[in-house]
Amino acid sequence: MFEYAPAPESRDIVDIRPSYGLFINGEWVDSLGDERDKTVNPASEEVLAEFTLASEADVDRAVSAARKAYESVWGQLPGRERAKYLFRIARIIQERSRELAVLESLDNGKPIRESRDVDLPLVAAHFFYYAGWADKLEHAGLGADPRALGVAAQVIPWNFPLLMLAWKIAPALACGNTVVLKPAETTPLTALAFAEICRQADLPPGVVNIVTGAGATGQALVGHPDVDKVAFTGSTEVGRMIARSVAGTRKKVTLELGGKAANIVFDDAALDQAVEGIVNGIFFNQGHVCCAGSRLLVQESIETELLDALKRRLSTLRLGDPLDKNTDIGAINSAAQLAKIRSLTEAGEQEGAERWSPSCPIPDKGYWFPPTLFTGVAQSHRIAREEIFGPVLSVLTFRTPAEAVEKANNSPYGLSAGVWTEKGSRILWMADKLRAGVVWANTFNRFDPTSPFGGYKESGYGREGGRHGLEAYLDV
Ligand code: TXE
Repeated sequence: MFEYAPAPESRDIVDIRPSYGLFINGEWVDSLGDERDKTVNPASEEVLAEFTLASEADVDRAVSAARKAYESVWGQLPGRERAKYLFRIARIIQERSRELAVLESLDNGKPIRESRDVDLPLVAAHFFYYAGWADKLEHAGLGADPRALGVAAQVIPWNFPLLMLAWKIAPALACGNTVVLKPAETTPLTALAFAEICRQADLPPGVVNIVTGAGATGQALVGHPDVDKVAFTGSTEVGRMIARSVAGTRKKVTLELGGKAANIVFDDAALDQAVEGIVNGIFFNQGHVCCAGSRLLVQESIETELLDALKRRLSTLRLGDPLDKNTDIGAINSAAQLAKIRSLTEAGEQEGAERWSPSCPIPDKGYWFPPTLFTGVAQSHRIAREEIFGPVLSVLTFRTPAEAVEKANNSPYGLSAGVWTEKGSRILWMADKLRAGVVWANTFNRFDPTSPFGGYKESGYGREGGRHGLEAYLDV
């Protein structure tokens, strides 16, 4: 029988410079300091490029450029003019999406099918969506004349580098703010490519500034006295530090932090569909997803049947070269993240849970972790409570809907949840009871720019996406 085996995506279509400066005031500039780092391809450990660790003085230059652009240009432009730039950026992203998808997969390790078919279309969709709002802000439900906040400091993580950039930059610019954005230190390349897209779109200088660096650069940016707004996506620990550091300042803040979502399967669910949803829920992007369905809550009566089907499905997943279009599971983003996954899975075994993985050849070079299931998990186990942020699923059981709700809500986090049942009334009941910012019904990890996203409890505060996402960047 003929088997379709598409050729791997070619890395030759991307143009990576050996070394990058900072993008400040519409120009590439050298750092005022001399600290640099390298970003590697996590699937091969090959160095992709050198980039700048921006100093406090660099951050200061970037914030000044953003302030000047806000006061002299962007803050003065009517919404319909801002919209034109955002539409232009959206179109350029669409035109360059194949190249950007390859760049993302190289720097991040995610399968090309995901960067090409999920990340990039959503990135463009976010810019289109918020472009549409730019001249309609008086209809945002925030009063007749909502105003931009000013300069936004935005710090993003490495799991969806370009998508998180879009979630941050598109609404900020639509509302009339200017931005200084810091990408994560393991995935700076698509943000640096985005700087070029701003030039291609003739965006006025200083409206978007990109400063690369690690935690120290992020801290300098968030702590800069001339910043009006801080938007952060990352770990709960750093989120807490940021919340403390901006307390008592004029800065507004939105935080999108970790999660430990329950994916809840009832005995009347369409099982094949649920199995696909469980796989997508936790193995999409190697589980490097804040809203990943990392706790499977399965109704006791179907536990054996569901786990058998799930194991059969996991045995078909292909782990390997992220640029291969057949790959389901790519590389873990960094050695540090791999170490964290290993340490938590070891804790799972020590605490008495049973570990299972399909037989799965692991490449010699790079950072890899096989899809992993833990059964016999108790709610007190660390693998049931802490965010692993890897391809690891902890399975718990329940008997009644009330018990499912109790277990799902028994978490310091509250970002998302999934419910699998054919009963509509039960979906509504569960959605009402679950303490999570997003509840998916008979699907999982489904994103849309029109829909607000964000957490309850320690998963953070504020919403991104949809009309609610405008509130984070406007004053009434
Ligand atoms: O996060 P950090 P890390 C979780 C996930 C993961 C863990 C650690 O569980 O295993 O966090 O990941 C910048 N001031 N999430 O260490 O450090 C940093 O440079 C200002 C969930 O990568 O929070 C990067 O740009 N900024 C999460 C960004 O913060 C600072 C996504 C995130 O890095 C800073 C990522 C400081 N003091 C990790 N220190 C999600 N919600 O999706 C670091 N940064």
